[in-house]
Amino acid sequence: MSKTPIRVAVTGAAGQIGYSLLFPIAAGEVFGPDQPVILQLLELPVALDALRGVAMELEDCAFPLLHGVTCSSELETAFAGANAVFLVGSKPRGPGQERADLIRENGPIFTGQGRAIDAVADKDVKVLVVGNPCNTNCLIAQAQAKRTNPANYTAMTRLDQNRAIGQLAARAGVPVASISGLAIWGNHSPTMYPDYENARINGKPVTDVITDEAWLDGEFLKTVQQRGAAIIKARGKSSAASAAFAAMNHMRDWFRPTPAGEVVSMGVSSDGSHGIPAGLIYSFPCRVDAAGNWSIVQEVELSAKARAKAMASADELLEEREAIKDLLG
Ligand code: NAX
Repeated sequence: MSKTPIRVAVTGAAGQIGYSLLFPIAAGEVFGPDQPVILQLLELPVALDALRGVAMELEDCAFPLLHGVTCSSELETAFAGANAVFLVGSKPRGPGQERADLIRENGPIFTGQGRAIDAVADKDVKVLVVGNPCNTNCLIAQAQAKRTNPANYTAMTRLDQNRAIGQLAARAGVPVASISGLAIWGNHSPTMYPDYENARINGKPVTDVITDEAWLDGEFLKTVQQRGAAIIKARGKSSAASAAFAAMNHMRDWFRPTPAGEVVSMGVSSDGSHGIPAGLIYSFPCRVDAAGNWSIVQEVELSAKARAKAMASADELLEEREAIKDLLG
Protein backbone atom coordinates (compact mmCIF):
# COMPACT_ATOMS: atom_id res chain seq x y z
CA MET A 1 0.00 0.00 0.00
CA SER A 2 1.39 3.39 -0.87
CA LYS A 3 2.23 5.91 1.84
CA THR A 4 0.10 8.96 2.61
CA PRO A 5 1.52 11.97 0.75
CA ILE A 6 3.37 14.56 2.80
CA ARG A 7 2.80 18.25 2.21
CA VAL A 8 5.89 20.26 1.36
CA ALA A 9 5.68 24.05 1.25
CA VAL A 10 8.32 26.08 -0.59
CA THR A 11 8.40 29.89 -0.55
CA GLY A 12 10.10 31.93 -3.26
CA ALA A 13 9.38 28.92 -5.42
CA ALA A 14 9.78 30.76 -8.74
CA GLY A 15 13.27 31.97 -7.82
CA GLN A 16 16.63 30.49 -8.73
CA ILE A 17 16.90 28.14 -5.77
CA GLY A 18 13.27 27.09 -6.10
CA TYR A 19 13.88 26.08 -9.70
CA SER A 20 16.66 23.72 -8.63
CA LEU A 21 14.86 22.46 -5.54
CA LEU A 22 11.36 21.50 -6.63
CA PHE A 23 12.23 18.85 -9.21
CA PRO A 24 14.41 16.65 -6.97
CA ILE A 25 11.78 16.88 -4.20
CA ALA A 26 9.15 15.69 -6.67
CA ALA A 27 11.52 12.94 -7.85
CA GLY A 28 11.77 11.48 -4.33
CA GLU A 29 15.33 12.55 -3.62
CA VAL A 30 14.53 14.25 -0.33
CA PHE A 31 11.74 12.34 1.40
CA GLY A 32 12.46 8.94 -0.11
CA PRO A 33 11.72 6.96 -3.27
CA ASP A 34 8.40 5.63 -1.91
CA GLN A 35 7.12 8.83 -0.28
CA PRO A 36 4.50 10.75 -2.31
CA VAL A 37 4.56 14.54 -1.94
CA ILE A 38 2.20 17.44 -2.51
CA LEU A 39 4.05 20.67 -3.32
CA GLN A 40 2.49 23.86 -1.94
CA LEU A 41 4.29 26.76 -3.55
CA LEU A 42 4.27 30.38 -2.39
CA GLU A 43 5.29 33.42 -4.39
CA LEU A 44 4.75 37.14 -4.44
CA PRO A 45 1.78 38.06 -6.66
CA VAL A 46 4.17 39.55 -9.23
CA ALA A 47 5.89 36.16 -9.68
CA LEU A 48 2.77 33.99 -9.81
CA ASP A 49 2.79 33.71 -13.61
CA ALA A 50 6.38 32.53 -13.55
CA LEU A 51 5.44 30.09 -10.79
CA ARG A 52 2.62 28.66 -12.89
CA GLY A 53 5.18 28.02 -15.62
CA VAL A 54 7.29 26.06 -13.14
CA ALA A 55 4.19 24.10 -12.10
CA MET A 56 3.56 23.24 -15.76
CA GLU A 57 7.11 21.92 -16.03
CA LEU A 58 6.60 19.83 -12.91
CA GLU A 59 3.48 18.38 -14.50
CA ASP A 60 5.44 17.68 -17.69
CA CYS A 61 7.90 15.53 -15.77
CA ALA A 62 5.07 13.12 -14.84
CA PHE A 63 6.71 12.38 -11.48
CA PRO A 64 4.99 9.28 -10.06
CA LEU A 65 5.46 10.59 -6.49
CA LEU A 66 4.04 14.05 -7.16
CA HIS A 67 0.44 13.93 -5.98
CA GLY A 68 -0.39 17.61 -6.43
CA VAL A 69 0.94 21.15 -6.80
CA THR A 70 -0.64 24.37 -5.57
CA CYS A 71 0.58 27.85 -6.50
CA SER A 72 -0.46 30.74 -4.31
CA SER A 73 0.49 34.03 -2.76
CA GLU A 74 -1.66 33.31 0.30
CA LEU A 75 0.35 32.18 3.31
CA GLU A 76 -2.48 30.08 4.75
CA THR A 77 -2.90 28.20 1.46
CA ALA A 78 0.79 27.50 1.08
CA PHE A 79 1.35 26.30 4.65
CA ALA A 80 -1.93 24.41 5.20
CA GLY A 81 -1.16 21.04 6.77
CA ALA A 82 2.51 21.31 5.75
CA ASN A 83 4.84 18.64 7.12
CA ALA A 84 8.00 20.28 5.79
CA VAL A 85 8.57 23.93 4.90
CA PHE A 86 11.44 25.46 2.94
CA LEU A 87 11.48 29.23 3.57
CA VAL A 88 13.54 30.34 0.58
CA GLY A 89 11.86 33.57 -0.54
CA SER A 90 13.20 36.86 0.74
CA LYS A 91 14.57 40.08 -0.64
CA PRO A 92 18.15 39.84 -1.89
CA ARG A 93 20.75 42.23 -0.52
CA GLY A 94 20.89 45.30 -2.74
CA PRO A 95 24.16 46.81 -4.04
CA GLY A 96 25.96 48.49 -1.15
CA GLN A 97 23.20 47.57 1.29
CA GLU A 98 24.31 46.99 4.87
CA ARG A 99 23.55 43.61 6.43
CA ALA A 100 21.71 45.35 9.27
CA ASP A 101 19.35 47.06 6.78
CA LEU A 102 18.67 43.75 5.05
CA ILE A 103 17.81 42.21 8.42
CA ARG A 104 15.33 44.99 9.13
CA GLU A 105 13.82 44.67 5.66
CA ASN A 106 13.40 40.89 5.62
CA GLY A 107 12.50 40.41 9.27
CA PRO A 108 8.78 41.21 8.97
CA ILE A 109 8.38 38.63 6.17
CA PHE A 110 9.36 35.95 8.65
CA THR A 111 7.04 37.21 11.36
CA GLY A 112 4.08 36.78 9.01
CA GLN A 113 5.26 33.44 7.66
CA GLY A 114 6.05 32.12 11.14
CA ARG A 115 2.61 33.12 12.36
CA ALA A 116 0.88 31.45 9.41
CA ILE A 117 2.94 28.27 9.78
CA ASP A 118 2.04 28.11 13.45
CA ALA A 119 -1.63 28.61 12.63
CA VAL A 120 -2.14 26.12 9.80
CA ALA A 121 0.82 23.75 9.29
CA ASP A 122 1.03 20.26 10.78
CA LYS A 123 1.85 20.49 14.49
CA ASP A 124 5.12 18.60 13.94
CA VAL A 125 6.14 20.61 10.87
CA LYS A 126 9.88 20.87 10.18
CA VAL A 127 10.96 24.29 8.96
CA LEU A 128 14.19 25.13 7.16
CA VAL A 129 15.03 28.81 6.61
CA VAL A 130 17.25 29.45 3.59
CA GLY A 131 16.41 33.11 2.88
CA ASN A 132 19.09 35.40 4.26
CA PRO A 133 20.07 36.36 6.88
CA CYS A 134 18.82 32.85 7.55
CA ASN A 135 19.79 32.39 11.22
CA THR A 136 18.07 35.56 12.36
CA ASN A 137 15.13 35.12 9.99
CA CYS A 138 14.69 31.68 11.57
CA LEU A 139 14.74 33.22 15.04
CA ILE A 140 11.98 35.62 13.96
CA ALA A 141 9.81 32.84 12.52
CA GLN A 142 10.45 30.64 15.57
CA ALA A 143 9.26 33.40 17.90
CA GLN A 144 5.76 32.78 16.51
CA ALA A 145 5.81 29.07 17.35
CA LYS A 146 3.15 28.53 20.01
CA ARG A 147 1.39 25.40 18.70
CA THR A 148 4.22 24.05 16.55
CA ASN A 149 7.51 22.89 18.08
CA PRO A 150 10.06 25.75 18.38
CA ALA A 151 12.87 23.19 18.08
CA ASN A 152 11.65 22.42 14.57
CA TYR A 153 12.73 25.82 13.22
CA THR A 154 16.20 25.57 11.71
CA ALA A 155 18.50 27.57 9.44
CA MET A 156 20.69 26.36 6.60
CA THR A 157 24.44 26.10 6.96
CA ARG A 158 24.70 22.86 5.03
CA LEU A 159 25.96 24.66 1.95
CA ASP A 160 28.88 25.92 4.02
CA GLN A 161 29.53 22.38 5.28
CA ASN A 162 29.47 21.01 1.75
CA ARG A 163 31.78 23.79 0.55
CA ALA A 164 34.26 23.05 3.35
CA ILE A 165 34.22 19.32 2.59
CA GLY A 166 34.83 20.07 -1.09
CA GLN A 167 37.85 22.23 -0.27
CA LEU A 168 39.41 19.71 2.12
CA ALA A 169 38.91 16.83 -0.31
CA ALA A 170 40.49 18.81 -3.16
CA ARG A 171 43.48 19.80 -1.04
CA ALA A 172 44.04 16.26 0.27
CA GLY A 173 43.44 14.72 -3.15
CA VAL A 174 40.78 12.34 -1.82
CA PRO A 175 37.12 11.74 -2.73
CA VAL A 176 34.66 13.80 -0.68
CA ALA A 177 33.36 10.60 0.91
CA SER A 178 36.71 10.34 2.75
CA ILE A 179 35.86 13.41 4.84
CA SER A 180 33.79 12.97 8.00
CA GLY A 181 32.87 15.01 11.06
CA LEU A 182 33.20 18.43 9.41
CA ALA A 183 30.73 20.90 10.90
CA ILE A 184 30.03 24.60 10.62
CA TRP A 185 29.80 26.67 13.78
CA GLY A 186 27.92 29.94 13.99
CA ASN A 187 26.14 32.24 11.61
CA HIS A 188 25.62 31.73 7.88
CA SER A 189 27.82 34.73 7.17
CA PRO A 190 31.53 35.37 6.69
CA THR A 191 32.00 34.87 10.47
CA MET A 192 31.07 31.18 10.27
CA TYR A 193 33.70 28.72 11.43
CA PRO A 194 34.25 25.40 9.60
CA ASP A 195 35.74 23.23 12.35
CA TYR A 196 38.43 21.18 10.68
CA GLU A 197 40.01 20.15 14.01
CA ASN A 198 37.25 17.62 14.75
CA ALA A 199 37.00 16.43 11.16
CA ARG A 200 38.69 13.37 9.73
CA ILE A 201 40.08 12.25 6.41
CA ASN A 202 39.85 8.49 5.97
CA GLY A 203 39.50 8.23 9.74
CA LYS A 204 42.64 10.29 10.53
CA PRO A 205 42.60 13.82 11.96
CA VAL A 206 42.59 16.38 9.15
CA THR A 207 45.76 17.93 10.58
CA ASP A 208 47.62 14.59 10.17
CA VAL A 209 46.80 14.55 6.47
CA ILE A 210 46.91 18.28 5.67
CA THR A 211 49.89 19.35 7.73
CA ASP A 212 49.95 22.91 6.41
CA GLU A 213 48.09 24.62 9.28
CA ALA A 214 48.71 28.04 7.74
CA TRP A 215 46.59 26.90 4.79
CA LEU A 216 43.87 25.54 7.08
CA ASP A 217 43.68 28.71 9.16
CA GLY A 218 44.16 31.00 6.18
CA GLU A 219 43.11 30.12 2.66
CA PHE A 220 40.77 27.29 3.64
CA LEU A 221 38.75 29.37 6.10
CA LYS A 222 38.70 32.36 3.78
CA THR A 223 37.61 30.31 0.77
CA VAL A 224 34.69 28.75 2.67
CA GLN A 225 33.66 32.01 4.32
CA GLN A 226 33.83 34.01 1.08
CA ARG A 227 32.58 31.33 -1.32
CA GLY A 228 29.18 32.94 -1.84
CA ALA A 229 30.79 36.21 -2.92
CA ALA A 230 33.25 34.36 -5.19
CA ILE A 231 30.36 32.63 -6.96
CA ILE A 232 28.49 35.91 -7.47
CA LYS A 233 31.67 37.40 -8.95
CA ALA A 234 32.22 34.48 -11.32
CA ARG A 235 28.63 33.71 -12.30
CA GLY A 236 27.01 37.09 -11.96
CA LYS A 237 24.34 35.43 -9.81
CA SER A 238 24.33 33.92 -6.35
CA SER A 239 24.67 30.18 -5.70
CA ALA A 240 21.50 28.40 -6.70
CA ALA A 241 21.93 24.73 -7.61
CA SER A 242 24.42 24.16 -4.78
CA ALA A 243 22.13 26.00 -2.35
CA ALA A 244 19.15 23.90 -3.45
CA PHE A 245 21.21 20.73 -3.09
CA ALA A 246 22.24 21.75 0.43
CA ALA A 247 18.61 22.45 1.34
CA MET A 248 17.73 18.95 0.10
CA ASN A 249 20.59 17.48 2.16
CA HIS A 250 19.44 19.35 5.28
CA MET A 251 15.83 18.21 5.05
CA ARG A 252 16.66 14.63 3.97
CA ASP A 253 19.07 14.28 6.88
CA TRP A 254 16.45 15.61 9.29
CA PHE A 255 13.93 12.99 8.22
CA ARG A 256 16.30 10.07 8.82
CA PRO A 257 18.73 9.03 11.56
CA THR A 258 22.27 10.32 11.10
CA PRO A 259 24.60 7.46 10.08
CA ALA A 260 27.10 6.40 12.78
CA GLY A 261 30.20 8.57 12.90
CA GLU A 262 28.64 11.41 10.89
CA VAL A 263 27.46 14.87 11.88
CA VAL A 264 25.24 17.36 10.09
CA SER A 265 25.55 21.14 10.37
CA MET A 266 22.23 22.72 11.26
CA GLY A 267 21.39 26.17 12.51
CA VAL A 268 19.40 25.24 15.61
CA SER A 269 18.20 26.86 18.79
CA SER A 270 21.12 26.95 21.20
CA ASP A 271 20.46 25.50 24.65
CA GLY A 272 23.73 26.98 25.92
CA SER A 273 25.79 23.98 24.74
CA HIS A 274 29.49 24.74 24.27
CA GLY A 275 28.98 28.14 25.92
CA ILE A 276 26.96 29.53 23.00
CA PRO A 277 24.27 31.90 24.34
CA ALA A 278 20.95 30.11 24.70
CA GLY A 279 18.19 31.01 22.29
CA LEU A 280 20.37 32.00 19.32
CA ILE A 281 19.84 30.09 16.09
CA TYR A 282 23.42 28.88 15.82
CA SER A 283 25.01 26.24 13.59
CA PHE A 284 26.38 23.29 15.54
CA PRO A 285 27.42 19.76 14.69
CA CYS A 286 24.13 17.86 15.13
CA ARG A 287 22.85 14.34 14.97
CA VAL A 288 19.29 13.21 14.24
CA ASP A 289 17.73 10.27 16.10
CA ALA A 290 15.30 7.64 14.85
CA ALA A 291 12.33 9.82 15.86
CA GLY A 292 13.59 12.67 13.65
CA ASN A 293 14.76 14.91 16.50
CA TRP A 294 18.11 16.69 16.26
CA SER A 295 20.52 17.10 19.13
CA ILE A 296 23.74 19.07 19.44
CA VAL A 297 26.82 16.86 19.50
CA GLN A 298 28.43 17.28 22.92
CA GLU A 299 31.54 15.11 22.43
CA VAL A 300 33.52 17.67 20.46
CA GLU A 301 35.99 20.15 21.84
CA LEU A 302 37.17 23.34 20.26
CA SER A 303 40.74 24.54 20.72
CA ALA A 304 41.23 28.05 22.08
CA LYS A 305 41.66 29.53 18.60
CA ALA A 306 38.60 27.71 17.25
CA ARG A 307 36.55 28.75 20.27
CA ALA A 308 37.45 32.40 19.70
CA LYS A 309 36.11 32.16 16.14
CA ALA A 310 32.95 30.32 17.24
CA MET A 311 32.30 32.98 19.88
CA ALA A 312 32.89 35.83 17.41
CA SER A 313 30.13 34.39 15.23
CA ALA A 314 27.85 34.13 18.29
CA ASP A 315 28.59 37.80 19.02
CA GLU A 316 27.48 38.70 15.50
CA LEU A 317 24.24 36.78 16.05
CA LEU A 318 23.68 38.60 19.34
CA GLU A 319 23.99 41.89 17.44
CA GLU A 320 21.55 40.69 14.79
CA ARG A 321 19.10 39.64 17.51
CA GLU A 322 19.40 43.06 19.10
CA ALA A 323 18.57 44.71 15.76
CA ILE A 324 15.24 42.84 15.46
CA LYS A 325 14.32 42.35 19.11
CA ASP A 326 11.00 44.14 18.56
CA LEU A 327 10.03 41.30 16.16
CA LEU A 328 10.50 38.60 18.78
CA GLY A 329 7.56 39.51 20.98
P1 NAX B 1 15.72 34.75 -6.16
O1 NAX B 1 15.67 36.23 -6.08
O2 NAX B 1 16.07 34.08 -7.44
O3 NAX B 1 14.32 34.15 -5.69
C1 NAX B 1 13.67 34.56 -4.55
C2 NAX B 1 12.19 34.44 -4.82
O4 NAX B 1 11.54 34.73 -3.61
C3 NAX B 1 11.67 35.40 -5.87
O5 NAX B 1 11.00 34.67 -6.88
C4 NAX B 1 10.74 36.33 -5.09
O6 NAX B 1 9.60 36.70 -5.85
C5 NAX B 1 10.36 35.45 -3.91
N1 NAX B 1 9.97 36.18 -2.72
C6 NAX B 1 10.49 37.31 -2.19
N2 NAX B 1 9.83 37.67 -1.10
C7 NAX B 1 8.88 36.74 -0.90
C8 NAX B 1 7.87 36.56 0.07
N3 NAX B 1 7.71 37.45 1.05
N4 NAX B 1 7.07 35.49 -0.03
C9 NAX B 1 7.21 34.60 -1.02
N5 NAX B 1 8.15 34.72 -1.99
C10 NAX B 1 8.96 35.78 -1.91
O7 NAX B 1 16.70 34.29 -4.96
P2 NAX B 1 17.38 32.88 -4.74
O8 NAX B 1 18.68 32.87 -5.44
O9 NAX B 1 16.41 31.79 -5.02
O10 NAX B 1 17.74 32.98 -3.18
C11 NAX B 1 16.73 32.97 -2.20
C12 NAX B 1 17.30 33.28 -0.83
O11 NAX B 1 18.28 32.31 -0.46
C13 NAX B 1 18.01 34.63 -0.73
O12 NAX B 1 17.62 35.26 0.47
C14 NAX B 1 19.47 34.23 -0.64
O13 NAX B 1 20.25 35.21 0.01
C15 NAX B 1 19.37 32.95 0.14
N6 NAX B 1 20.54 32.07 0.10
C16 NAX B 1 20.85 31.39 1.23
C17 NAX B 1 21.89 30.49 1.29
C18 NAX B 1 22.20 29.74 2.55
O14 NAX B 1 23.18 29.00 2.55
N7 NAX B 1 21.45 29.87 3.63
C19 NAX B 1 22.77 30.28 0.11
C20 NAX B 1 22.14 30.68 -1.17
C21 NAX B 1 21.32 31.93 -1.12
O15 NAX B 1 22.19 33.03 -1.18
